[in-house]
Amino acid sequence: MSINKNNLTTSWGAPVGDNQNSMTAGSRGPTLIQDVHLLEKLAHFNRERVPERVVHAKGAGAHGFFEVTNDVTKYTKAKFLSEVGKRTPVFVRFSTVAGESGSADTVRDPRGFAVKFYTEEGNYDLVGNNTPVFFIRDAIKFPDFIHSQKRHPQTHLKNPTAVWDFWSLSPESLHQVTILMSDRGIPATYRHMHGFGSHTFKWVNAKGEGVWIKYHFKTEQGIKNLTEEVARRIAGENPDYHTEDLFNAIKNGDFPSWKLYVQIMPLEDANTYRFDPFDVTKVWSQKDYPLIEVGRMVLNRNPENYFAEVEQATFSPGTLVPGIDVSPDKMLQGRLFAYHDAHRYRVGVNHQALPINRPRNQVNNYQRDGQMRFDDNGGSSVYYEPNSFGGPTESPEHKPSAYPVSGMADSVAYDKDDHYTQAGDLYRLLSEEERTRLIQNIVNSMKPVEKDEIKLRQIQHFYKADPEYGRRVAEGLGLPVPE
Ligand code: HDE
Repeated sequence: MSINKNNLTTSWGAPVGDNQNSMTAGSRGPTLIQDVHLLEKLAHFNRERVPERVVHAKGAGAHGFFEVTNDVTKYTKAKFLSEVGKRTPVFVRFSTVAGESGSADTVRDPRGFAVKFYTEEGNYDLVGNNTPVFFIRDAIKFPDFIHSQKRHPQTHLKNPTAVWDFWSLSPESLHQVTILMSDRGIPATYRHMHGFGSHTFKWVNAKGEGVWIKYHFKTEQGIKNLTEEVARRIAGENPDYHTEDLFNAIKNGDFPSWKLYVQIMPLEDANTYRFDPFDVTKVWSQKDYPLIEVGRMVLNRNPENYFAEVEQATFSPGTLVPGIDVSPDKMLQGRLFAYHDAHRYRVGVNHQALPINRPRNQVNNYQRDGQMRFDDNGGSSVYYEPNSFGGPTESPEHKPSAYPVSGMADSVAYDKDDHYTQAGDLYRLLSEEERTRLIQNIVNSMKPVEKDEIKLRQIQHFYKADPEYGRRVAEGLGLPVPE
């Protein structure tokens, strides 16, 4: 029999005789263990779920392209940025942070904004959020921070007391908390929000000269947000509202797009700038370092299969190409370990060989074997280096750029601790209506907190950012503004 696409087969390709009835002794059974088709179906079904992402579990993805619109070659030698008009395929995944993979899209939460550029020099991953800063600035705090955002170990319920206890004891979070509690905390869709690399990275040009940079993706759909009330209603009516919106927009040819800009900081400014440029809870003033256009990203193709493309997509800030290096930002440094470690656990050690993650260019290295090694595993080619058999060798000209380091090997805090100026500046930038909604959102969120001590501690932080900010939250909670 020649098998064709109309023939139902087992996973080993043999035709299936009966997919309606288990094999049994007579019509009433018992079921026969020799029904290997039944056994395989049930066993595979038990193993269909891979572990969800420990954060950013709920998400949606799409394919598209990035096109260079400005000459930035004086700053970076990255080939995909080497000439105006050059196009590079991309895959993007948007996500919420704290919710599980079945949770609602329209929650108050930062949004993941992860871009995989399939460049001719390997993949480049820009794994950011829809916010230019983050709650914390040292990777060592991340597991605790996420614990405080997730479910209580006894009740399995979200726990505002933990959320505000952690934030009130981590004043560096104030800037991002203000953004989260503002209108931008609930984007109307994934299409109507900006994206940011958040961290400082380094661009290096063909002469080996470097600059510090920060990435900004500006939505061309305009910023649109949901109020708390509307978001709550939608969360109940259609928990997959953002997922559905993105899919339908692309299906209907309404392709979302973003303009990419960078801020450029000369290397030497890092030592004198009034904020630590490697502190991801802080932004760089655009007056000091204006936005420079780089290109445009358009998403124009939906995934064919959600699991294969969105669930199995693996991003890492450590997936870098020549011309783009990391900075000493302690959060970024921690992420360089965490992402591929998470992927090895969640998807498998050969996750980068999966179609959605595989680079477009040839992969030549001496990594062999490991589970699910479904490519040729290097065939009979030489499998160690150095060797006398013409195997692939390193390209010294593409070593990451060297930079001076100093100081004692020690557990050291940042030496700049102004967590109030930028949060206060943001508060003072808001209109009266935006401030009123911000205060109401904070009061609604803090009301269930069990201990006044936590509320009073947090009010002090709001007050230090701006006295009106602190006073209005205190009034909303019926508490005094602490001395
Ligand atoms: Fe993540 N983060 N993160 N994160 N993150 C993950 O990777 C982590 C941070 C971000 O659509 C995980 O596959 C650490 C900042 C996005 O697949 C994990 C720290 C920013 C996504 C992980 C941070 C992000 C993730 C979860 C503190 C914005 C989804 C499972 C040092 C600049 C990517 C996984 C996608 C996913 C670790 C903080 C963005 C565990 C340790 C800051 C968009 O590897």
